[in-house]
Amino acid sequence: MSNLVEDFMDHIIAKNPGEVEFHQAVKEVAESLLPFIEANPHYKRAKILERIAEPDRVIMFRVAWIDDQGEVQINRGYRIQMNNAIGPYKGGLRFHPSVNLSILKFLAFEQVLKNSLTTLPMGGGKGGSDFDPHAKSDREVMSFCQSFMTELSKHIGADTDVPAGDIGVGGREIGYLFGQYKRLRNEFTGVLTGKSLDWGGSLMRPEATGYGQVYFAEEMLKTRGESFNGKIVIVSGSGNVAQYAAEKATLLGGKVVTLSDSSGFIYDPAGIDHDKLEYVKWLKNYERGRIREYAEKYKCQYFEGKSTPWEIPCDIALPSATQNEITEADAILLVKNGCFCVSEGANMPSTIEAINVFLKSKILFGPGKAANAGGVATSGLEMSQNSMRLSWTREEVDTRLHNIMKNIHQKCIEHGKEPDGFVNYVKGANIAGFIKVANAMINQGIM
Ligand code: NDP
Ligand code: 2IT
Repeated sequence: MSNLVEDFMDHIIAKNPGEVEFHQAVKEVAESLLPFIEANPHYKRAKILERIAEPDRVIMFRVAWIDDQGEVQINRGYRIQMNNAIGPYKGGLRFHPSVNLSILKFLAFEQVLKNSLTTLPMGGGKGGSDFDPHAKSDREVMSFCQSFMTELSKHIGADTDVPAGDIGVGGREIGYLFGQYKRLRNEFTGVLTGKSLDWGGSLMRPEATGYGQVYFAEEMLKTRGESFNGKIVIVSGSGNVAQYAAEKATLLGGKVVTLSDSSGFIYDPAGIDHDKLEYVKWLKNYERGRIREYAEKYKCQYFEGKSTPWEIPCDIALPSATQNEITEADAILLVKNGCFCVSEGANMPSTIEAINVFLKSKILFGPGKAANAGGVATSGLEMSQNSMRLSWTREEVDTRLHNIMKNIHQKCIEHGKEPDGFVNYVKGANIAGFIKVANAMINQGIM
């Protein structure tokens, strides 16, 4: 690590003790940005990176609710409003027992640069709770969401901060959250995205992150004269992002052979085709079952206790579950087994050591803040449709999404191409995302 990065990180670590995921996200960005900032001293003088790494504000609150046994439950709620230099705070809500300040600050920090990359006017934020929606009844989820929104509603708004889904927050949760906001404020506005199509949602928002992740991979593959056609693809996760990454990869001619959840992964060498994927959607989105049931139904291998499929040989890997799911050893194994393209649907799924393996091997590596930006980009399109009080067709939204992903890819090349022709997409995404936010902050004065 260079002295520049070391000095910067000493300050971040001292100010944010114990927040290891936040340190990791900032360090990854600092490694590519600090040399760029040295070469552009107006950013250094204005201490832009130091200011981006300090949230505008952190809101933390108690969420009390009553479970089906009549017992009072207490969770903790958060909203990190990280940076609004280029638009209202925007970013998802995560409901998962692992949620803490460090995880949400890393996600909010990533979101600032990601949202800038989309070209749409959105600042960065993230929120959530340590509430675990697994094995809860719909009534319990509703009770929790109503209590959570009762406090959150004081801090958000269509022109202030627009939350959406993330892990554990899908259509059901967004519905309950929206209902409570509307009841408290007596206004029907685009305060959340990921809404149902019947009441203000955008076509293609459910598909957008996974489709965008595959569009980004497709662009990377084109730079080497390659495509998805005939390739073996492994996917981790089986939630929103994984389902639609698998769907689009299959539509483009790839053969998707794995999916996972936190209990294990399935390996189906015959390929997870359209009908099997429809079953997965039903199993995960309505039955709220486990991926093990896929293996029982389709008689394929299930690896109990292994939540990541990286040992399965593949051409393309689409990590789509959670942070730090690809370790250095996983990365070495992936490359050794012939994987030459990784497109991150999850946020920060690769550790810094894993990223270094991919970069050293010069494989195609699309970091989350570029490759998974299609989700929030389509949230931005949902906001535009809400403001105009109209809705675009599926084709129109898909075309815009596709163009945004191509554009992000192009910007990564512009800022990430190295003298030998290799594209460092990590560096490209960090610099391209940073410039717009940095210029806006300079224009708007010291704050
Ligand atoms: P979902 O809740 O729909 O699905 C999450 C999936 O990942 C589930 O299969 C879940 O398994 C698995 N998973 C979650 N946590 C862990 C863990 N700690 N270990 C192993 N498996 C885990 O979430 P999404 O699909 O929306 O999100 C997946 C990733 O994509 C996240 O990193 C999210 O931040 C990122 N992302 C999401 C966007 C969106 O629009 N939804 C946009 C951009 C990025 P189980 O059910 O067993 O917990
Ligand atoms: O990480 C992400 O970009 C998301 N969870 C989506 C955020 C959004 O506002 O749509």
